[in-house]
Amino acid sequence: MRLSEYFLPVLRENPSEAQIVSHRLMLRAGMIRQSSAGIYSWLPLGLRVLKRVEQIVREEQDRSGAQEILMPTIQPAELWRESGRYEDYGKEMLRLRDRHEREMLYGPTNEEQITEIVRAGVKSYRDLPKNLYHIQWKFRDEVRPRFGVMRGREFLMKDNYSFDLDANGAKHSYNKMFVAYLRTFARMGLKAIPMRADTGPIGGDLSHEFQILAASGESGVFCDRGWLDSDILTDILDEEIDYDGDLEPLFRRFTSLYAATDEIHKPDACPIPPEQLVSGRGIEVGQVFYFGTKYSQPMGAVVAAPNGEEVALEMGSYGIGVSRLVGALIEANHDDAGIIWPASVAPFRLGLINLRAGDAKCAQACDALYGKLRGAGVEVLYDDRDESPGAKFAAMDLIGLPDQLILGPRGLAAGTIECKNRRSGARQDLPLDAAVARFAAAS
Ligand code: 5CA
Repeated sequence: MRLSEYFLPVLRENPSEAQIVSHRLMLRAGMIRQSSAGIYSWLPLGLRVLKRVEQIVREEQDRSGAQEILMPTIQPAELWRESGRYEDYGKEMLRLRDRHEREMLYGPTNEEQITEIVRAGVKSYRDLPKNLYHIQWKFRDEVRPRFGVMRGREFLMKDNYSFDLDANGAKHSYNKMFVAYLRTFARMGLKAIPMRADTGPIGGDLSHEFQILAASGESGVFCDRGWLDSDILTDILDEEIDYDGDLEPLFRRFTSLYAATDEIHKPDACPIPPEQLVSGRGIEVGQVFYFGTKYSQPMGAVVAAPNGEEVALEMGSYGIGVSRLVGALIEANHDDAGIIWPASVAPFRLGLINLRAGDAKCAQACDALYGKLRGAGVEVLYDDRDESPGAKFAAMDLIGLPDQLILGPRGLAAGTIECKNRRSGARQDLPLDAAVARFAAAS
């Protein structure tokens, strides 16, 4: 993509409404634009990251055996009356009426909708287990939407729902998602610690939140000091995981070190000594719940068991904050100059800067390089604008692509291009063709 043609409304000044670094950088880098409180448009650069994050989430869901569907954003109120949650949900739910005065709502979550779908389509224990997910916009009329996409009113969530015949099967489904979540966040380079958590309005008594430690986080968290220097969360990417096998040993390994959110942490009952305990703030990027028959029972989602008796389905639900993750990734990856994207979620793999756009030779060499990189399948953002080198460096550092190639008349005369790594700042002069080969291989 040529920057001269790209819609990238970069802000020079810090927007005054942004209190945390990710919100500030998303606005400055032209990733999002606020529509109203807690509701955002995603602009080209932001949308590319959102799609990257979504794709990693999708791949790990598919790998675990979950199947993708797409449920609507608008749901009928009567479904929520069946579960008893319509009144309970209170003001956080956006309620609407259609032209026939039928009560509708913009879904804050989808337990009822999915239970209705599965009760219509699953009749026998032979149809089980099932695990269905979708990636869809949600609306929660939060009292205090803030921090940009971190606590939005409209936000993108991956939510899935598991259906099993009995509690053992349901725990296996829970473990599958637990492991899939560890892998999902590790692929994004995030250290998301699974913590015992309260279940709130979703219900049930087994739940974990996946928390990224960050001073700007909204959750109060407690965990064993061992989590801080442990690499076990990245080790999961090297494991060969058999999702049909026994996942309980893995689950135990990743829950053996204490970690809990402040809602359920009890200082008197804490199993580890105070000097071993760390308290801090966390960003909740996902939560998993096992709630048994809380929805299937009242909504009549039953199957015939092997003995012929009707039993209510055992259910769990599992959420990942896809749009929140974009903010969380920035909180975990930035410096004073701007964002530093991990390659797995970067909007483009590489930035190419022409230092002297007005110079015909430079422009020709950069155009040729751009063509070769694209031909090799490398996603490049090419700064071909007629701007000062300083402005180009600042913009490229701000948007945080993992590597930059910088070409000016001096390099061209020597037949080399400067290659700068955004994270380390390391610079290296490479022969022009070697630059293409390096990134072609890496993409
Ligand atoms: N039905 C369950 C699981 S599918 C559920 O709704 N869980 S949740 O309430 O924990 O939400 C799942 C994830 O969505 C959270 O872990 C969080 O990462 C994200 N999320 C929740 N509320 C917001 C919000 N207001 N803005 C951005 N992301 C949010």
